Amino acid sequence: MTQSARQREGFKTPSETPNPRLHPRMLCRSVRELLAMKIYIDGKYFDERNAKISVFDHGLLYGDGIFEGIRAYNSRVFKLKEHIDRLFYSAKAILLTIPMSHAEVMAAVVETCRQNKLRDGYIRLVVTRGVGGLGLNPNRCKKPSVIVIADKIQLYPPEYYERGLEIITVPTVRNLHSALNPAIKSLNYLNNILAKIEANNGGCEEAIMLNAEGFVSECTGDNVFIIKNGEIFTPPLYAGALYGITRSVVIEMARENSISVSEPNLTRYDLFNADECFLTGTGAELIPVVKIDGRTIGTGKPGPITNSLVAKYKALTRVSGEPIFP
Ligand code: PXG
Repeated sequence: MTQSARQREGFKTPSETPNPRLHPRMLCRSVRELLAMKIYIDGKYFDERNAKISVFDHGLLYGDGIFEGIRAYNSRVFKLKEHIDRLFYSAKAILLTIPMSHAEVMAAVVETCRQNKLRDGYIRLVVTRGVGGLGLNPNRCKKPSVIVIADKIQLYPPEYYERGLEIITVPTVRNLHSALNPAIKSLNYLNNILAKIEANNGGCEEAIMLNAEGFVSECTGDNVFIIKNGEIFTPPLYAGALYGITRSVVIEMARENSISVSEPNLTRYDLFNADECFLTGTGAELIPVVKIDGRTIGTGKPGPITNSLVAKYKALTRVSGEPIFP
């Protein structure tokens, strides 16, 4: 029996508690506190139950804020610098001054993983506009809040990675650059959420979103790639895609292996007639797609180039990143 399991058993009755002077309820509370997830808010760590922000925070009232979704693998935070750079770009685009430097935000992410003994998992980094009045003027918000949650994530069941996903195109069109630029990873994700609901209503886990011109932009939480005659294609960022970090890693890996990658505008026709298709995202990693809008892609099974990129990505995530326990 492990030490923690012994402790859990041991705390059931007073006679079994190691220290008879401590009341079991106190022990239970202290054990709960020890085991509770520690959440970083503005320089302090709070137990999950006490990690709270104001209902007057404009992040909640208006979706005014930004976020990053980051992964840790094998005790390293993967592509941390790239995520923090993107966070600062999002902040600049919405005129939000993060009250910390790049290095301080990076250190807070790593320290939150350490506090939670997280070796493999998911880190959600959120910066809200902060507390303000009821009224959308962000100038009333005096100080943005920085939140770091280090937890686990399983976006899709493992069998989807083996067999491949079926996805559909949905009616909700990707936000226009000129309205809310999809490059901003803002707390206002309703565009994506509406598309996700439509995918789920259609019996699918993920959706292809088209832009206002009808070109493929991306999925609700992933970038999209196709392979045709041994070459890789993915929509250009101006088609309305997030500047995906996994997307960049895949492009780099493919080029290193002498596979051509280009970024032309793509239509649904191009997707339907691809030999292979896969999605990329920090949450989803690389996931093959085998059916789109009822059309079977290639052989209907994950293709060889997809499989080799999946293996390369897995290998890279094991060895690369910011060490959590140096
Ligand atoms: N497009 C959108 C709209 C995203 O939200 C990506 C592409 C992929 O980008 P990265 O940099 O992660 O390769 C994303 C990121 C979730 C979840 O909880 C979603 C993302 C990342 C992590 C978790 O569904 N999407």
